[in-house]
Amino acid sequence: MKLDELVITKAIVEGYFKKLMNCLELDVAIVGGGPSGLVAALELARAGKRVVIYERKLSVGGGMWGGGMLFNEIVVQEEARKILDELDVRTTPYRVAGYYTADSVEAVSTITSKAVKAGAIVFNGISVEDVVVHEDGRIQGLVINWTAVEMAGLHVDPLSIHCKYVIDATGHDTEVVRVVARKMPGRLFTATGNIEGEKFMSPDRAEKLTIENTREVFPGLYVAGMAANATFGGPRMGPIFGGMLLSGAKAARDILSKI
Ligand code: 48H
Repeated sequence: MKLDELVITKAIVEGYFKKLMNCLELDVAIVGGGPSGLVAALELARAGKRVVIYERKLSVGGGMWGGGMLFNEIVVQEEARKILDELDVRTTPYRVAGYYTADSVEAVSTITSKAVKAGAIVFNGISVEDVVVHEDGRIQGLVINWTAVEMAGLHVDPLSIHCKYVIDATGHDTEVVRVVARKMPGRLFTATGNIEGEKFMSPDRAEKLTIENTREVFPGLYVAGMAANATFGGPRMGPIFGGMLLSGAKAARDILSKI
């Protein structure tokens, strides 16, 4: 068989556009494919929902690849270890009770694989730059563009998708919430109505608050992971990832109770 570059090109273009066309009306659109976004996608896909992750970078995994200071091990606590166990990510008990470690590459690749095989679609290299809001004041969708366009600073208008719910899982920068706060000041479901901002490192409080802060912050918009603490004013926790996994699971559960 002689390989033909035009057949290769057509196969890619047709495959991609089929995927894209099937993903214009979603149950849940997740912005950011870090640990919280991946677990949320996995749980929603397992429940049969049409769910997409838009990830700015080429690879999902966010801050999990690098463990702590590029030592590619992550730490999780007992409650979150159960999530990793169930997904077949191997954990090792540390010599202090209640702490477990896992290889960060195994964790990212396994959770990603499980989420995609459960039916979640990942669009990498796409950045979310805005949200769709009509007269009812509820978020109806996302405004997306190629990351390459964003990086090059080109003046290229974006496209839009529709969804029932958005999860902002963009990490420390809480990017989707930031757009909403800028365009509708004082309207977030936070104490001040605006972004409260991430606080100093305090792992024990931070891990608990991450779960508490995983909730709806604007009609149609949930926050998960580090974005939850950045939005509602929780501390950071350093390289312990249990709260991220549990937060993604909670966001998925809460949304599933509504759709
Ligand atoms: C598309 C976007 C956009 C955008 C960002 O940072 P993440 O790993 O997010 P979490 O919250 O799941 O996990 C946080 C964790 O990694 C961490 O940083 C911890 C525990 N820190 C503690 C501490 O003390 O420092 O992933 C977010 C992802 C990234 O892959 C971004 O590229 C992506 O979101 N992203 N994707 N459109 N506008 N903004």
